[in-house]
Amino acid sequence: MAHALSQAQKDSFDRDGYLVIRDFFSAEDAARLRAAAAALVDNFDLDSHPKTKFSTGEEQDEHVGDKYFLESGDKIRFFFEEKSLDAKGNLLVPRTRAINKIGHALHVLDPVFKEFSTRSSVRDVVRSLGAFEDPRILQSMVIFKQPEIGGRVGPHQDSTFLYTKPLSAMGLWFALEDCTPENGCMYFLPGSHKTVPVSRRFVRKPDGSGTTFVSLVDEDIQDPPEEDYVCEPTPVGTVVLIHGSVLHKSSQNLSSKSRWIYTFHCIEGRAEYPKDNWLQNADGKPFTPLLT
Ligand SMILES: O=C(O)CCC(=O)C(=O)O
Repeated sequence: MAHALSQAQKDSFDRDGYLVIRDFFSAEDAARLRAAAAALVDNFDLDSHPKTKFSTGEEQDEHVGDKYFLESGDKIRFFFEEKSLDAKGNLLVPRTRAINKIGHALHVLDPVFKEFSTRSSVRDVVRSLGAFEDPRILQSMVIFKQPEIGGRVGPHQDSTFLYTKPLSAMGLWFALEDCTPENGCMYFLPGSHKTVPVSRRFVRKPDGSGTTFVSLVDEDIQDPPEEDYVCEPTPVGTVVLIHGSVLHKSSQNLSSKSRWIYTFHCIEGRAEYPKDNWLQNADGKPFTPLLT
């Protein structure tokens, strides 16, 4: 396993809840993925698009209940930046500068992202971590963090959105460009996967009218201070492994540089995947095996 994690890396992931690995993929790989993402943005049909904004963090009500979002689990769909549209849904910037993210089945439907997500280096890392028996990729996204208008992603734990019993979600987050404090790099609260329980989950409402959060605990959990988060600038070619329970966030991009990343999340295939989780494959199709 050429890219197997060392014991020190595994210990670091266990301690912090995330692991930054630089020079994991080449600048050419990053350029290929950026070109594939750009082609998708250039070619989707804007006229038939419902102009769904992807609300980044605090104002999640904006997109809940949105059919376009809820049916995106096994499709490639396009979500706009808050500030890219006027109240009538007209674009205020060119389409290449308007998309917040694409999701959620790039790893299935786009050949470039499919190859990258299941290549041997990725498999080596996941296999050597030893946390999964049957890891399944359940969603993938490109997040663009557009220059000047790229929205912040508020503090969250991925298992809130990708809930399994027992918890098993893990993100692999790939820097397709240099990510810096100026253009909206990631911040983590080290060790929070062990100290801050996942206290809610994001579900479809039983009446089909949209989504909501349901509490998993009896008492409110105090949000840890944001000053305690550690800023993690990541050069192009970096992968970050993100434990599903670790608190993380990213800042706004007010700079003139974009910050494109690709990410996908795995869950344990043997864990229970609740039927009311927001993300579902149509017809209950199984999620993509990562190792076979
Ligand atoms: O890339 C970002 O800005 C946020 C990504 C993130 O939080 C996630 O994938 O869980």
